[in-house]
Amino acid sequence: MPGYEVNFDGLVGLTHHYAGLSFGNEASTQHRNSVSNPKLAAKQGLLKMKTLADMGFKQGVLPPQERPHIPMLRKLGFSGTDEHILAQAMRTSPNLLSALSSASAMWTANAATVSPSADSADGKVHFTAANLNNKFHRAIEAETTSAVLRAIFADQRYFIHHDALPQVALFGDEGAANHNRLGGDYAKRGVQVFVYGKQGLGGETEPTRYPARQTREASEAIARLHQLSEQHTVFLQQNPAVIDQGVFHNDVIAVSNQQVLFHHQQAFLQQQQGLEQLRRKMALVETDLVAIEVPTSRVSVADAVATYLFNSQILTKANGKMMIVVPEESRQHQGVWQYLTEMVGNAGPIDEIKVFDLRESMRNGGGPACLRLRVAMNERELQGVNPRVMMNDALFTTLNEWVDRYYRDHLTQNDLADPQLLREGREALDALTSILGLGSVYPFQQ
Ligand code: SUG
Repeated sequence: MPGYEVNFDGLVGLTHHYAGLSFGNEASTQHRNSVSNPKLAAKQGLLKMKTLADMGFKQGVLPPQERPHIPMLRKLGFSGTDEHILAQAMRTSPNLLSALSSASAMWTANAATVSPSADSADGKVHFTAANLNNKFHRAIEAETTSAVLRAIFADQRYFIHHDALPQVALFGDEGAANHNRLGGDYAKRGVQVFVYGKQGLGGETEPTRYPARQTREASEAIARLHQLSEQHTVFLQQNPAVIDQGVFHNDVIAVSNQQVLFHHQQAFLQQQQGLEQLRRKMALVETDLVAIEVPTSRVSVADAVATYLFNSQILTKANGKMMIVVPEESRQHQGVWQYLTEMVGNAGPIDEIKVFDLRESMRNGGGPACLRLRVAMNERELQGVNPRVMMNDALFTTLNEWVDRYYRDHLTQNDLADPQLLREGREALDALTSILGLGSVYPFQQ
């Protein structure tokens, strides 16, 4: 049975703004309080999805979440009507209101870790929603993320959903952004690579300036939940020195597709041993690792962080060759662009570059790879996915009209207490759940 990798991109939410919420993510810090354009952000994302769908890649969409998060404001002691809560929160803690209004669920690489059925002992596709414990504005995503994934991958014959890991630092889990899978055909067994920033219990090395968001304990728990075999699983530690230079997720310094691992020279701690181990395990699935290692002399870590060269998507085309999807920032940088053009010209597996303008998301540290969650499936499983979330001409048109109708083209922190923004958001999401056939997944619909 043939296998597919389906990319599920997050649709940017109505409250997309720049709040400087993510210490360790330099773009987020740098653009704090810039004026955002949620309408443009959503359209940039939709265009990426539609263009890739038109090129023949399987593409789905995941919805945004309800923000501001009124239930959490209530939990934190704000009370009265929703309007009163917003006004009170803005008066006493505008930054908290900002955190509870972030549209960060757009970065669906952080929605969950997904293991294909070919790798799991029970032959099911496993999902574990990420707890995103390191950042409060992200930790509040987990519950709705779970509800959304359960609504889309609902067929219990094929899909199994695990709750997010315990919400404590020891189990900090950032989902697929710290996870890769290498192998051949998507429907055949592969080797899963979990990349952690630190080991909570008994670890020796960790970053000193910026937080390590993913722990080894979390990665190990997920490998157990997903029933992966030890023989086909690799745990690598991310290089703490690059986390301290702004590589807050592994997908800012490495990306994989099938047999290819495209990564920076400084991506992992004890890199050569790690790659050797990966190579050995890949031999068990009869695949030769193709490691494309970019030397620091060609692209510095700072340039990788600024251009998001590695936050790219590598997609397999119908002819078996691969295409790399990069953000406009990679084209704008002479050295990075030169590297890329040389790479696609050297008869390796990747022979095409596709560039997207994702500036609104990039300014919060979210590139092409952050915006997508990969789910590898076989034909039968693919048939079991809610078809209404799959991108096509009709859905593209409907979603663009929906964005035109509800989204603002200008948003700052001051707008977040506007009760009209809350109303617009709820009305929009209510309409969206009908468009995507999701049922009731939001707190305001309960
Ligand atoms: O978690 N930015 C996100 C970016 C996530 C990128 N995802 C991947 N690399 N997979 C984060 O740091 C910034 C929000 C703000 O500051 O307004 C933010 O949450």
